[in-house]
Amino acid sequence: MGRLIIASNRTATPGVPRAGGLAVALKDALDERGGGVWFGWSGEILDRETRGVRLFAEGNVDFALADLTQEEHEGYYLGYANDALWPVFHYRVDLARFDEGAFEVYESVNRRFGRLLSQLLRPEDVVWVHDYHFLLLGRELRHNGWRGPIGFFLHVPFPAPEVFTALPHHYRLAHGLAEFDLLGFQTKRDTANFRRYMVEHHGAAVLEDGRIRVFGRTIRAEAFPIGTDAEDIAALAMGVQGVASAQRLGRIIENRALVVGVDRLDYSKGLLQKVQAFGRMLDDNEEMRERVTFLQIAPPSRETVETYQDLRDQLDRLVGRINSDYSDIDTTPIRYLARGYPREVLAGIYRLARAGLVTPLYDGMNLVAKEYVAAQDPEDPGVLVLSEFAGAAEQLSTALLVNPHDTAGVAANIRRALEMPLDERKERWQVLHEAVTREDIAWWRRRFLDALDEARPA
Ligand code: ADQ
Repeated sequence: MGRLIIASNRTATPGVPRAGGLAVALKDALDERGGGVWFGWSGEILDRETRGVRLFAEGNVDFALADLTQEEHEGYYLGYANDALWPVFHYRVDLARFDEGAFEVYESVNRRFGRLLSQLLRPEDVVWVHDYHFLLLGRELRHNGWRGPIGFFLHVPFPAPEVFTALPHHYRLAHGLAEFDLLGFQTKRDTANFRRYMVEHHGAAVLEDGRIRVFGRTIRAEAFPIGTDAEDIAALAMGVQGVASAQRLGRIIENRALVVGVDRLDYSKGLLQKVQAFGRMLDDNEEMRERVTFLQIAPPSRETVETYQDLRDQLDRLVGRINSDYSDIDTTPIRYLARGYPREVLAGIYRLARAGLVTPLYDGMNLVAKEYVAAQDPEDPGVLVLSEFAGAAEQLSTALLVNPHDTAGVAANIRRALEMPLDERKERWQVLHEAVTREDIAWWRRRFLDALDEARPA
């Protein structure tokens, strides 16, 4: 069996213990195949000239890291990936900036990275490319003569064709995507969107076995819903640090029920709508005001970008307003913490929370939803309130599914979660738990790699 070669914008940091989740899963995949290479951006931004790839060996895995210039970072990462692809893939065409120059830099970074990566490849290798930063990497590897298998996994949603085609260069991206042999999406919905796009805009034919014939190539597109390391999360929730953080929080909230939300501060996560819905629940239910506390953890991400600063300001104002309406000398209804916490602390908090509020406006999967389920006490599980627009909703159908734009509906479901009898909580949770432990992160990567081994170039 050949080596596994993983390409992702950011890699795990060589030599630094992994915190869990995806980083551990991909490193395990490399180890399981007896070694390989993890290729990506070093995280460093240089003033002018770039160096080649720097290699760091860790056991039988090589980390191959390349730097970006200032201009590349601005065009490829901030400009095209963050300001055009991210909003369009999350149905926010209104927030997208289509800058011709940024697309060119995006293309040139994919070209340069493709060249660097192709120099590391050996004939029997299998390549697995991750996410929207590298939509053109397959095409570049082919240009450099690589004929072996290339898989691609998209962590974010693939939007409906009507939205994807807003990207002025969508046809170039489509050609690039067709150079992968296997395209993995989070959900059936994303896969169907991609198929429909290829059929309606590029005359693709869908073969009997589901493969897609387009641009003279035959490719596979399938759903591979990403999972979480469910057993580890459960163990962390019951571990020393998990229990200690739950106890610390428990002392502060006293006998009030805890509702928890954990997100990156990003407009796709629906934070404003979520806080509004919680405020509405307090407006509508006087008796709840003394009985519940909402803890929202949302560390700022990509702070340099204006949109994120606006979001932060709006969130601060909204939380402040609700708190000034409903706080008392000894109570604060919403605790908003703008910082990240280690997984063991989060796991402990999840287990303490009577309801997990995961209400993105759009999300590829959303692993917080699965981590919340994994961390629950089987004898007294909390209730997951989940957006129907999170990829996770396809698997987690016994959560309380909500439309995050429907403030009154979310408010009613928060209340329903808090009042749900133990029997119903257990019943719903058992189905969810079965799904997150069976379809965990190891299941995800094995399924993808097995399919990639079968999807040799045709
Ligand atoms: P993200 O948008 O980052 O990832 P998500 O799946 O919610 O979204 O979280 C990824 C990881 O980050 C989880 O392990 C979670 O616990 C952690 N995390 C999130 N918020 C945190 C916080 N406030 N503090 C500490 N840790 C936090 C993208 C896609 C998702 C998809 C993942 C994986 O946008 O839809 O689920 O990739 O494919």
